[in-house]
Amino acid sequence: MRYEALPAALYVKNRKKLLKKLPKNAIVVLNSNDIMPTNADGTMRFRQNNDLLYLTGIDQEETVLVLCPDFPNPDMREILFLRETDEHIAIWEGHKYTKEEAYAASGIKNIQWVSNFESVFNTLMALSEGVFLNTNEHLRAAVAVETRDARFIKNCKKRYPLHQYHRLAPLMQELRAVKEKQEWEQLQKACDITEAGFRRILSYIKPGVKEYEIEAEYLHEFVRRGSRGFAYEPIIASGANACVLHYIDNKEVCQDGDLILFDVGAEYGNYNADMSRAIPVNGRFTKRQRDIYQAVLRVQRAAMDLLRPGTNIQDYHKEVGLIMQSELLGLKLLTKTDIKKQDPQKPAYKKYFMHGTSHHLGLDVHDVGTMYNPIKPGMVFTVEPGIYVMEEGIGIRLENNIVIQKEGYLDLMKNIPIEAEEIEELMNR
Ligand SMILES: [Mn+2]
Repeated sequence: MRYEALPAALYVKNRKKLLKKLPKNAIVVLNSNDIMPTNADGTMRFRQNNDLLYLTGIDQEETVLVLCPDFPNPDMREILFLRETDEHIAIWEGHKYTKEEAYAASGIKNIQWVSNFESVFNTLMALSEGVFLNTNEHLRAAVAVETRDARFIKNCKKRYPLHQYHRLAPLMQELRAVKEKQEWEQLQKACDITEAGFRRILSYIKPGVKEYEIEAEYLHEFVRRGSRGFAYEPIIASGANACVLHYIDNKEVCQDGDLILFDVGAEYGNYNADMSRAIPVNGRFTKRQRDIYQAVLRVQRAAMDLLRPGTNIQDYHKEVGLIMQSELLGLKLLTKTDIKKQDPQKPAYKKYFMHGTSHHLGLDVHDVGTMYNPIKPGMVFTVEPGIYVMEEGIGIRLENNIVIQKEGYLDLMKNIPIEAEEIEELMNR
């Protein structure tokens, strides 16, 4: 692994938290992700299943975790199945976890080769009642392919039709939403790598540069710092492209007088940063650009202060909408009449600020976690208001990543320049 893995103690703790939520005689099975095919014998880069990773730290394909906490034989209560390796396989396919390494990474003592799975599982199922299996229940998930977990559910139900089946996803969502300190630290590394990329491009950008040249600068800086690259498809959008929320072509030439918006983050150890900034291509904001910029920045700061333990995320989004509404009045983008006439279901401010302000962040960029229950300390959110004025070719979004504390918050991006003066100064050095 090119990254520094988190300690096994974290994964031991994570498993303990899950066990507390299980009924008597439960069994839990989680599968790794498949290596996805492209064409011919091509494959996509492996990306571990985040629930399995959260409970084991094991970053390898063909891995299965079984938890069976009430099984009479204590050695069988926690088993990790790995794809088999030996010296010969290591030469052909590269290094895979040995049993010793897997124990060191996960804290799981009983490590077996995955070829043993069927018979061991059969023994465990004989004394188990509730079977907790993993499904992807992310609200925005588009699941067109069958995952290894989904295949397992199908086969398991066929083989053991009279067991009671349960959803693991709600339990995992609840656990993963509240992060341990070691996870904040991993997220901090992802944010620090993102910062290095941003500082690099500040001195690189000038009129005539292509958006994808900027993309390459970010990538260079990320990869040389131990990141596997972008946490998500980067948005590098100059001028009016910034008003297209999911612009990922990154193919235009940056023009003098335009702004350029980045929504770019590095991944590190499977944790993700999610940053947005908007800067002037020529190193100086115009009066109008700066006025809009300052408005977005004020909304971002006010929003950060609203995110605290006990806050309901739905109420928070409404509150931020009101703050945005008053900024848009100040910028003369909205009038009082617009607001009087507005449909409460579709407030007038949405014309210029059409997306949400915050989402959970962690092992997933749009991380799992409820958007309805009150906020708890240890949750990590993005705060990303924006104003998009297509008719003026101006799109500005400012996005930081924060950890909710008992009091206030920890801004993981506090070192990434955001003040207009500082950005101008760094660009003109
Ligand atoms: Mn975001």
